[in-house]
Amino acid sequence: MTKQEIEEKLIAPLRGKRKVLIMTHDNPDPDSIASAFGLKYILKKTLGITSVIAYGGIIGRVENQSMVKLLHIDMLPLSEVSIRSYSVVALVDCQPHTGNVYLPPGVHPDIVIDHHPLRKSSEKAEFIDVRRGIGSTSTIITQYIRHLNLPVDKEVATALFYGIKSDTRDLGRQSTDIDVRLSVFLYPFTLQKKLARIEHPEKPREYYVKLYSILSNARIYGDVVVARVDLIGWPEMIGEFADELIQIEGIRWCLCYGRHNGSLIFSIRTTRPSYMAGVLAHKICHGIGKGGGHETYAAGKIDLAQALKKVKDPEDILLKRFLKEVSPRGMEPTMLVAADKVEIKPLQAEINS
Ligand SMILES: [Mn+2]
Repeated sequence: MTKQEIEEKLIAPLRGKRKVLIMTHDNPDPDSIASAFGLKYILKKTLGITSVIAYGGIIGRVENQSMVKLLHIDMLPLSEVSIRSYSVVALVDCQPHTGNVYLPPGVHPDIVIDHHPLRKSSEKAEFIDVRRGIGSTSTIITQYIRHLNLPVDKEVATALFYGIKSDTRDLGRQSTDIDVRLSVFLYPFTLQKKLARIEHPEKPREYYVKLYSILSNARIYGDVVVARVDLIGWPEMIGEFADELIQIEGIRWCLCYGRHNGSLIFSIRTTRPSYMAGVLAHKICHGIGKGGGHETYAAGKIDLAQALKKVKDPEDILLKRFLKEVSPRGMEPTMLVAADKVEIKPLQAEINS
């Protein structure tokens, strides 16, 4: 998008508007949070509009909580916002009717900025900038700031830098030249000490309890790892642990799933882009839920009360469909961590050997 296009299509139609709501996806990740924060900054600088950022779900991941706190990002839970009183609704890093952003019936977004595959439901919006080939929505927002020649605020820059970094897993996952170039643009403005505190926060003991539980539950089917998280502390935990497990040597696919607030949520990871994780996420919950995402990472959600009206055991169906797609038929799983394999040699034997 050129400077002129941004000015004419995004900025000009908002002139004179007062009530602008910017929505992230539910349980927002750093890219979604940074994009909202960046867009809010753009609207303030160009038009003097003070917009409101709202999110459905919760901000559970400790890194995301510290991002919001340290960079002074004002965000309200959707329950505290009367969405119908806003004349403009913008969605960042998500699109309507995809299962990861709640919009009340009859509410349609006016602005959609995203990097997931374009959905038909977005086409009603007046401003659509959906670029599937780009690594993060933060990249798109950074491009706007640059094209509009706005001064770069350090907290905004830090958020956007982290948004790009985290969505592309350090510029290694589905990143493009544009993501790299705009990271370099932001770098001199980023608050490195704050960023380090965001990326390496103190974690509650509960996190390690959950990590232990998932590691001891993970099963391996050849080059596929599957793990069920029994008690999910926060919804993003599923994706966080999927990121962890896909790093196991020799593993090609990963599925993590568990229940949260009456839903079954899952994350899929794969090591090779050609496998199309997003398509698979869509396929395995067909008819019982919603799923989608990118080439190497994807997620989905099944409303259990709804699904139980159609099938007896949605969890079992999800798992079986996944395994049918990715692993050789009938393969017996082994546990990732087999308790009896842990062997501690006496110190003397260690020295002698
Ligand atoms: Mn994103």
